[in-house]
Amino acid sequence: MIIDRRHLLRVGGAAVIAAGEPPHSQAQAPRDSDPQGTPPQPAGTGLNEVPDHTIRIGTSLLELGSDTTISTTLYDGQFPGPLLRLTEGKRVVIDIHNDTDTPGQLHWHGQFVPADVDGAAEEGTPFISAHGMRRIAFTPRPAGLRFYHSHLTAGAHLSLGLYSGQIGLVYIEPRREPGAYDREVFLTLKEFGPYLSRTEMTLDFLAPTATIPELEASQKAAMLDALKAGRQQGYEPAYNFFAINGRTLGQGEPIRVKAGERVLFHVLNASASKIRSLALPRHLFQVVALDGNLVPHPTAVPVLWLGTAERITAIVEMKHPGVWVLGETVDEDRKRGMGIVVEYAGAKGEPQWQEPEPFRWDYRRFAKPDADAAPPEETIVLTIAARIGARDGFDEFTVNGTSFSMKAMQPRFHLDNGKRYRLLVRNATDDTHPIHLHRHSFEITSIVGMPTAGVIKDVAMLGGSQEMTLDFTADQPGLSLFHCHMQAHMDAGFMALFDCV
Ligand SMILES: [Cu+2]
Repeated sequence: MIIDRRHLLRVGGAAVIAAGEPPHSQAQAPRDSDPQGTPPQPAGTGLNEVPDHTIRIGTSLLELGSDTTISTTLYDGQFPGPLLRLTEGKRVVIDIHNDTDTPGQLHWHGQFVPADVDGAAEEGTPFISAHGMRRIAFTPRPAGLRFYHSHLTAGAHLSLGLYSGQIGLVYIEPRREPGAYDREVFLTLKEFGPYLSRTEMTLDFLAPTATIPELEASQKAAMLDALKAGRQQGYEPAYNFFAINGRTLGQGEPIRVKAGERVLFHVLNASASKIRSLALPRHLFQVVALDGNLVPHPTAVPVLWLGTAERITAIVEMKHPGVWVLGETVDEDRKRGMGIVVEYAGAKGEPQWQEPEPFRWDYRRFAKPDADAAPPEETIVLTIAARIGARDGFDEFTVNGTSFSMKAMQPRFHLDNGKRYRLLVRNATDDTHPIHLHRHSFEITSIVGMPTAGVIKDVAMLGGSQEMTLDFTADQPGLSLFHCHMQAHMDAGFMALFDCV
């Protein structure tokens, strides 16, 4: 791994200033060339401070149900990890202990934090050494539902990264609440027991449905190439166990509600690879925030769809008493455990499920009506393509023809600090990719050429043979990672770096 030391010093300086502290001589040391080794511990905070939170990474047993216990790596031995309630703008000090034999990275998804605490080796964040500890400090922002998770490359090691149980929610208390509610419920959707499969179910749920002929043609050419070379479709992860908040359907405590209550649901799809949908029979979800950011046009929908790492905050008015399954709309996954029971006070009987009417998920539903985004100062085109089955049996991905390499730190794009950029992301594959930009939020400004404005996110699902534009202001000095949030895709090259100076 080659990282310019001066660059790290610069990034480190920003971190220290952001933390409101004098520069620290050991704040940044050269990176160990061996990512499995023990890098020096940059402090970023004084060692005499008392941490506000302590998180322990460790491998332990997790009981998903009365007859199902698995072993996985967790935060504080629980799933999800502890819910961290932070205050926007109020600095926190966090100690992260790594009780495993593998160097770790803990990523603060959706927050605007310096690169040396963000938790991505690609950006230069030091590893939390095996059986070591790292103390970090940052100022939480923006307000809303964020999360933290492992950010390691896993490849075929299905105990690492997002395949593990290393997921925890962060709720950054907003200055104004998203709406009146009586009860708050956090739901983390996640599968366990991953294995490699070559079968994959395609979901047709996104709107708009238009595709770009040129992208379709290059995707078909890639299929033909694979066929000629005798390569099979790449591996996709599949799972043995399905759970919400770490319990399979019917095995955990139900969500107990009363008729007339307004329940605020905070939902995270913590899957390593699966897009999820969720419905509650006879109830609607009034979506108030996407990825923790209030939407300009709160709207009621019968089904929620979430790509990996996406969050939805929605209010449900409880007005149909009964015992219901709040569950995945894909029957097989719900029957295998992806659901939770909602029980009205006084209601009895078996939990009921009803299939919702067909419904397409469209981010534009929550956008500013009839508004266009302001034009950016510069547009960067990112074309995503796949070489089917070309990397150790997995599909290999490229961004503008280059598969991400940690050694070369490519592909990499330069950004000027303060400038407004538009990413035109073009998907020359047939997969839906939940694409994520670290350390920033972006505004969705068009989907397959159809303009929209006002929906602010940090992950967006990009449909097969489609393109979308994402606008953001480059205001985070140093490196920021852009990648697909499907673990197998990011591991196989679907990553790029933005270098902001
Ligand atoms: Cu992907």
